[in-house]
Amino acid sequence: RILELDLRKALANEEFELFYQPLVNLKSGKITTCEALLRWNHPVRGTVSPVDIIPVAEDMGLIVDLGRWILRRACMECMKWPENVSVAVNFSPQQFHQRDVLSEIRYALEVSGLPAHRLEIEITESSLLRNTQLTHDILSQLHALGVRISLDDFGTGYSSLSYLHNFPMHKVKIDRSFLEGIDTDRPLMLLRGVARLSADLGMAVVVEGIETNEQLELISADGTVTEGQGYLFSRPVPAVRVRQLLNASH
Ligand code: G
Ligand code: G
Ligand code: NA
Ligand code: MN
Repeated sequence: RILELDLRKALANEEFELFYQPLVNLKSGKITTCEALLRWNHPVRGTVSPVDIIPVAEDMGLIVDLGRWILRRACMECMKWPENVSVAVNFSPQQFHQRDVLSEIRYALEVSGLPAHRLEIEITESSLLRNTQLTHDILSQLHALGVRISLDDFGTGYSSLSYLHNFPMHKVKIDRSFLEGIDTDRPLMLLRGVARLSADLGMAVVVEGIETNEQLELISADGTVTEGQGYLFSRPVPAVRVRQLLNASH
């Protein structure tokens, strides 16, 4: 396929770019973390979504090289930010379960000089499905290294609440689908329940996909949700722009 041929050349041709989307502390209004989001500036097709890139890169066996590039680039970028701002990097299940995942992460920290506690690895529930003991081991070693783990898109997929207490996790990102109908009783109670549970288990709680002030007010009301992310605060933006945002907010 054309896409595969192009993808092989894309790394060498420096056609990939990382955009960043802030996570904002709801009390202080300050940016706590910026999530790296992959973009491919294809010479003919224009911008290609990570949804189309990652699975193809996985099929081709290119995901290790691409993942290494993403991780290093994100860590290096974070070094340009204020010290209290972290970077979040998405890992697909295949990336998370690759053999040398720990060495990859250690290496990215080493070459960039980024302290481990400023790196957040975002995994989804599907990464927790397989090889339970192995998954446990990886998470424990990441903990020992000092890297943070976020459970992304929580509430989609398999949504087993047992994930929250079976696996050590620093942060839960409640999926934006929980905002649907949030101006009515039951969806709001559901979101608050999940947030409360996560907070009681000692995790930071993020709500994703916040687009309106009304949503922000409802989410902020009981003080359980620690951070928000969504178009209301900022869309994913290029690295240069995120530095401007950080200068303005810090
Ligand atoms: O940024 P956007 O909304 O297009 O992202 C779409 C999806 O692609 C999201 O689920 C996001 O987590 C995923 N994604 C974005 N960047 C990366 C990346 O660098 N690695 C992986 N594995 N997934 C990514
Ligand atoms: O799966 P993950 O949570 O990593 O996906 C992140 C994706 O969600 C990004 O591609 C980003 O473009 C998208 N996104 C971020 N904020 C919003 C929002 O407020 N509304 C909508 N519809 N999408 C968002
Ligand atoms: Na994510
Ligand atoms: Mn998400």
